[in-house]
Amino acid sequence: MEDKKLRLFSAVQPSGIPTIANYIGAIKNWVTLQDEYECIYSIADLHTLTVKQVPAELRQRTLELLALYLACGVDPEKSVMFVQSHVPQHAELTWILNTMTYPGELSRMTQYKDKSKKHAENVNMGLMDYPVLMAADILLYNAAVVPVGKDQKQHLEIARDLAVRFNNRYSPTFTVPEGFIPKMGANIMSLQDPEHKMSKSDANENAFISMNDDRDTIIRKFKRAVTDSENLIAFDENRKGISNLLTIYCVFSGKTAGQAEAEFKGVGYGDFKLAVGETVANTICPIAERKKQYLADRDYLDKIIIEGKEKASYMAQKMLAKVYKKVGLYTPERKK
Ligand code: ATP
Ligand code: LTN
Repeated sequence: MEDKKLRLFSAVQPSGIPTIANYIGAIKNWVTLQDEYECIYSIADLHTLTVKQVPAELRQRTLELLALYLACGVDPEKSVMFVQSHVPQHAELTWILNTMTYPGELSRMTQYKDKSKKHAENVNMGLMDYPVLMAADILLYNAAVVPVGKDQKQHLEIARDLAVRFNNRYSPTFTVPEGFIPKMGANIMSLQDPEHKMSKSDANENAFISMNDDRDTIIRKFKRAVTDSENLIAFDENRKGISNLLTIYCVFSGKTAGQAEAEFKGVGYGDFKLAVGETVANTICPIAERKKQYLADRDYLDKIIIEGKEKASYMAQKMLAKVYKKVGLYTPERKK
């Protein structure tokens, strides 16, 4: 008999146009993991509401994100893709988990602190509760593996803690999830400020490469990337700018750190940056092209989302019913 595949869950928020950091840290790995695991990939639209959104833009970005998943190679024949808000069990399980989460666990989260500073005019309960909704996303599906970038590691710890807490308080119910964080590229830095992570909501467009950028824009942004004055192309944790560009080059070219360092020995920064830009463009531009084609076929996108909703809802409801029963919520028996 064939072994049953382990479940895998991940998501990206439709909070902006994804960058190469989201691609490298998450989506690229989703594609390669599709054969090994039973994969569920969500569009985390409820998470996006923790920051002010323009409603029409959020709706459009939801479809764009699905088109991007497809363009990157997520295959609807192999993986379930759905929109988080279409499966209300995510919000329902969040409530149950909220009753077992302490405010101190959430207020110490790095992302909460950063986003509270950045959006000081709108520090809302959702921003603080963000990791609990993320835990519900994962635990609803009994996901064993969660591929994400390094910035999500803290949130994943909360999901693990909540799973253990629930299992101990009631009885074994949730799988305790493991993160899948890539060895290279889990923390891609801003091109303008290599001390900070590359983020799709950065106000400075030169800080990130968007998955929609054209070839010329990609090359121009890499040319402007902040480095240093040492003129030495080698990995060095004290030289974050150069190390970041080398990491990006390795991920997109498939070369190892040693191979990349050897290739650029004695090469000037200008030529190196051009090579990084061209290598990235060679992968990103065809993806952007495919994305446009998917986006033009609204019926196809809607079909995938509707089917995804049905499959995800079935799994989610099974788990939520179990949880409601364990915590003592009454459900009448169906009479024939
Ligand atoms: P925002 O700027 O709106 O907070 P973001 O760019 O940080 O967004 P998310 O939607 O929060 O992106 O993250 C999507 C996925 O991309 C997650 O798995 C996250 O860990 C990964 N990711 C985000 N930023 C990076 C980064 N700089 N390097 C590697 N992976 C990243
Ligand atoms: N918070 C994640 C997106 C996300 C997620 C998830 C990732 C929402 N729910 C569940 C993994 C598993 C982020 O990347 N900012």
